[in-house]
Amino acid sequence: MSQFKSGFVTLIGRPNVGKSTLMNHLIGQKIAITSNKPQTTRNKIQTILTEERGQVIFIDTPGIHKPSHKLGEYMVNTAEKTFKEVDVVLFLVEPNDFIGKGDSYILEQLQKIKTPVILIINKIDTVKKEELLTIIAKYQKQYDFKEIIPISALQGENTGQLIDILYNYLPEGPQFFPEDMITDQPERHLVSELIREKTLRLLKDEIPHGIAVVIDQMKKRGERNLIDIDATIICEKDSHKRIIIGKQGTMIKEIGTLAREEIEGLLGSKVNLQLWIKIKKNWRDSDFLLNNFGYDK
Ligand code: GDP
Ligand code: K
Ligand code: MG
Repeated sequence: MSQFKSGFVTLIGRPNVGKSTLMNHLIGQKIAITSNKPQTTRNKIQTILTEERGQVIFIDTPGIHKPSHKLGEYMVNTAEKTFKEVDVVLFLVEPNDFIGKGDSYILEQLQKIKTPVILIINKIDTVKKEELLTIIAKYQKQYDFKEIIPISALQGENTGQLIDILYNYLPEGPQFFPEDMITDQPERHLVSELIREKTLRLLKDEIPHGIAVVIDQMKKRGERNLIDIDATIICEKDSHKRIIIGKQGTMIKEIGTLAREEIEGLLGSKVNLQLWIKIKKNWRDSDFLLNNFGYDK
């Protein structure tokens, strides 16, 4: 038998290129929440793929963007710090035939590191095959990528091949984590993220960017297969609170229903979910509150 390989692989790229979608797909489970809004992912998330041939630890990071508040700074630092510490960097881009400012900035950062970089052109379900060749040629001129792999994370196109190629760049190594471990994220955090995801999907504009979700209580009720969860949605303004509640409570009810269904799947149990809402002005600029809501440095 060939040697067991293992290593750490980080996904980087601009917000919304599909990093979290790809990572979930590669490990076959939804761990990182996704949405069509930038800055959905706020902290570093590790997930673990264990196979007979090896173990790959994926690190999903917030996208790299110009920060406009402390939460943003925390997110960008998290992303930039990790790409020096891994065995392989997967740099995801959209299938555009021009290289924008955001991607140019990332390319500049990549010039400073020695880690092998694989370029992933995601969302190929949205372009014609002929266009891809032009895009590949553009990127080839910019950087000495080890590989360029076009994929669709959403449809799972070429993702198996991506894993096979990835192993070529991983060293022989130990199994770092037990084989039944899928993520480093505590259960409570996964629960709060699923609630936050529903706010991202249902609420418009800036509101979800100012939301944090805190789990106040999570407790099994007696011997029954039922878990009671109390969670608080933190928002920034009274006007936001009113929108989150919605007309006669319809919005908060929908957030709760959608979140509960997914939490039940995650925990394998019936769930009674109670949602509360609190206002904390400017929490995104308070070190103390950031820490309190789980965005610790
Ligand atoms: P992230 O910010 O880079 O983590 O991006 P997400 O994983 O949250 O995805 C952003 C949006 O792009 C979501 O609406 C995804 O459904 C969508 N998306 C991700 N991958 C693909 C893909 O391969 N094709 C298409 N059409 N959409 C995708
Ligand atoms: K996103
Ligand atoms: Mg993400």
